[in-house]
Amino acid sequence: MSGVCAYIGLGSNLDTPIAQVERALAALAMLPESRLVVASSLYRSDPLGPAGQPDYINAVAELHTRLAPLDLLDALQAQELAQRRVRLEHWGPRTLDLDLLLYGAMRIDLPRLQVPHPQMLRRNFVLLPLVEIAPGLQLPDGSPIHRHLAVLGEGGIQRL
Ligand code: A4P
Ligand code: MG
Repeated sequence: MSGVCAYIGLGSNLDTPIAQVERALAALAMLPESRLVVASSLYRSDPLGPAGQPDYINAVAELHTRLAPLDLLDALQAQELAQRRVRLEHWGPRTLDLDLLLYGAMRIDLPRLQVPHPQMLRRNFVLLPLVEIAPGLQLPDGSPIHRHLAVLGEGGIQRL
C-alpha cells in the first residue's frame, strides 16, 4: 500500500484509557485502503483543559492511506462513536479522541477539517510521540517537528 502518509493523534482519559487507545489502534489497522505503519509508545499526560479530570493516555500512529482526507476523518469519527465517546464539554474528559494531525504535506482549511491540526504545535503530548516515530518529520512549511517539541519541552508527560 502506498498512498499518502498520514499521522493520527489518539487520546483518552475515561473508561480504561489504555484499553481505549489500544482498541483504536487495532481499528486503525483495519481501515480500508490503508496500512498502519507504526504506532508510538503510549504516554501518560497531564490533562489540558478543565481541572479535575483524569490524566490522559496519548499516542500517535502513522498510516499510509489512499483514503481522501474527509473519508479518513469520517472513519476516525465513526471509530470515536464506536467507542462510545462521551462529548460532555470542550477539552473535557473523553473516552476517545482521534485527530488527523498531518496528511502528507497537504494543508486543509475546511469547516470540518483543518490540517495540520491547529492545536498540535502547542501540545507536547502530540509532538513527543510524533517525534518518537518520525524524528525527521517536517510540517508543510518545512519546519522540523523536533524543533517545535524543543520549544514546548517534555514536562507533564511520561512514556509508559
Ligand atoms: N476537526 C477539524 N480539524 C480536525 C482534525 N484535523 N482532526 C473538527 C480531527 N477533527 C478535526 O472536534 C471538533 C471538530 O473538529 C470535529 O467535529 C471535526 O470535524 P472534537 O474533538 O469533537 O471537539 P472538542 O472535543 O470539543 O474539541 P477539540 O478542540 O477537538 O479537542 P481536542 O483539540 O481534540 O483536545 N489533554 C491531554 N493531556 N491529552 C489530550 O489528548 N485532548 C483534549 C481534546 C484536551 N486535553 C487533552 C487532550
Ligand atoms: Mg479532536
